[in-house]
Amino acid sequence: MRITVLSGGVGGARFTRGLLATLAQRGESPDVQVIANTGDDITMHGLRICPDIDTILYTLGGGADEDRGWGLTDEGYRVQEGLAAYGAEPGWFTLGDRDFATHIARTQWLTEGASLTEVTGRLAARWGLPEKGVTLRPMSDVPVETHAVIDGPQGEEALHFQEWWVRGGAQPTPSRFIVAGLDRASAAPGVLDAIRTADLVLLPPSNPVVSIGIILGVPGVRDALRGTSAPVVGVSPIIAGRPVRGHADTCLDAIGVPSTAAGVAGLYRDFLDGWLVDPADAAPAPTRQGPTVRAHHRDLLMDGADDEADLATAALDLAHDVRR
Ligand code: FO1
Repeated sequence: MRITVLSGGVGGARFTRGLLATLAQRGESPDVQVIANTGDDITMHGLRICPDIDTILYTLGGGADEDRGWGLTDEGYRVQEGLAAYGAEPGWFTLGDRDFATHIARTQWLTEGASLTEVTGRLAARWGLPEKGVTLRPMSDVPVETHAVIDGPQGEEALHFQEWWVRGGAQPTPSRFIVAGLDRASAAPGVLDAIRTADLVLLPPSNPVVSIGIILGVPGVRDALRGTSAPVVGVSPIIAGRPVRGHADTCLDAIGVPSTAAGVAGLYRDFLDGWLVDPADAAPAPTRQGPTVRAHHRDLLMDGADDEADLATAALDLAHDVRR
């Protein structure tokens, strides 16, 4: 069964890990295409950093720091200490020595002319993703960078997503998000095909605005989701009105959408067939636009491997209930 997953960072990576576990339990050989958000990407110290891609690589590859969700285990920070001693900016983004190897290799290959898709394939091979039946694809090979537009001391200013998210602790609430480069970005090779020819498309509990929302902004992606014969099933990132992690509520406020499971489903209303909702939340009301969303209520909190597999199982079960 060809499954395509649109993913941001931690939530999407862990959901995908659960999906692989569930498929293994069912004796199914996985054929999973993960389309990763690249709007979080940033260049630091001359190196191209792709946080959502790296979180997926490390989580599926078994190297992720499980407490933080991003970065690697067994990390040292000697390089960053050396950079700080030189006063090399910025110092507010934690980069470990092992993590630097990923950014150096990626930048080396990009500089040699390889595409981000090609580079991501090489990185994925090192983390054993092909053997797990996973193909990891950047949403676009064209660099795009999400910015938060906030009211700063000198009036309106656009902050790079990471500066707002990490340095600013996702404060203040932006008036809007803009994605530099998205208008000239084309879907990376294989992305639209992965959606159109899938047997199932899954939206994990990633941030609906700055992760999945950015992927949806890539030209052709939304049309492919509307047109695919595959059921499209999503998992609410909001439980009892609160995001499980991260700052999805602040992001939803920025675009004037209520921080509810139904509010998020409304963002996907033109292509969503099934929606997993926590018992604490109301199911989306049927809308006149787009297909009627079938909702299943189940506990959505992933707190360990079993929960990850259970959530993926629930998504697969909901997909069976939904016929395109
Ligand atoms: N998140 C933080 O809150 N603080 C950090 O210092 C930080 C460093 C970092 C380095 C590499 C990387 O791949 C991710 C990193 N993240 C950090 C997480 C990152 O901001 C998020 O993973 C996404 O960009 C938002 O989902």
